[in-house]
Amino acid sequence: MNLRSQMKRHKILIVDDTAANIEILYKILKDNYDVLFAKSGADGIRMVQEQHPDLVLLDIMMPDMDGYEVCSLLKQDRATARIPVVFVTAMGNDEDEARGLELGAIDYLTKPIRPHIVQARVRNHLELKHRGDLLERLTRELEEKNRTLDVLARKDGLTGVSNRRHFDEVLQSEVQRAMRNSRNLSLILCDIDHFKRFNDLYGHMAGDKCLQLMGEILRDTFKRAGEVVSRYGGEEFTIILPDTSAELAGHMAERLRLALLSQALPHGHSEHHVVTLSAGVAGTLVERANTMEWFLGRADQALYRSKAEGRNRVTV
Ligand code: GH3
Ligand code: MG
Ligand code: MG
Ligand code: MG
Repeated sequence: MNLRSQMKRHKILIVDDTAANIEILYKILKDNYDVLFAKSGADGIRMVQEQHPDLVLLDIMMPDMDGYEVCSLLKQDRATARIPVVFVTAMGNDEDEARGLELGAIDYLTKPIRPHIVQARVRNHLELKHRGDLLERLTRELEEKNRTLDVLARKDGLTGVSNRRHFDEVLQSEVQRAMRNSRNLSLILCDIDHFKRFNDLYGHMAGDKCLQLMGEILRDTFKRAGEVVSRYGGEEFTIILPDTSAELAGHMAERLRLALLSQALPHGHSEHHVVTLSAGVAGTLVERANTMEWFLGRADQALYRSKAEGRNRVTV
């Protein structure tokens, strides 16, 4: 068995109302291809839909539905549009040929049929189709990979929440959007308490696990569309809350604090004996004066107060 016969054979559909024409083409192609045939335009369309041939050889003059109509129907249907159509016809004038090509046919062969020319053209068209398919598949794969890379480029590797770069972009655009529409906007900045001591006591790996847990709690707590949780740095996280007042953001921060507290992760070197967090909230009806820096500065001040007043608390 040679290599050619081991390879999957291409399927070619002949559509012609004259049996003698089908027979001639069949003889020319049968050794190298799986040849199917249909004796009317309507049958041809049905066979294309059912059999998905790699190429169609199409007669023009047929009763009921002529070859032009068959071709344009195939080209209109997304499922069949990419199958190459080659007209094989006795209609040899330029207008007929131009019309066929304008309808989307890849080639136009006139009778009498010249076997070697048919073979060579069919081979070329199948090769081009193969390359086109390959290119399309590679393009699709590349687009998919790019989408994945885009998502990864916005994420923090350890915790799965957004990274600092994405946070900067989102906060910038949310501040502008809130300003344009006079909407509320709030920002929570939170920081794990005595995290250095936690690392020192339990090791860096345990510290990483703690950060991952924090990521999970954050994702569980802030699920509303538009809310963006990010890792701002080491053990600091931010939450952007569009259309949210400072008061409501304060409640959300409190819910987050309690969610971590209820995990009761032991922390031998904390006055609270478990891992806790402190948070600062900045929120306002955004006016012209409010910038990204204002939000960050304000949240940072509030966080500082939470730390100064004993940690494990929220300051608005
Ligand atoms: P405070 O309560 O005032 O926030 O004290 P703190 O110890 O949490 O704050 P500090 O900023 O002094 O220490 C932060 C620690 O976070 C130090 C650093 O080693 C640790 N850290 C930062 N990034 C990571 C990380 O990716 N993994 C682990 N395990 N530790 C980290
Ligand atoms: Mg005919
Ligand atoms: Mg810190
Ligand atoms: Mg800390």
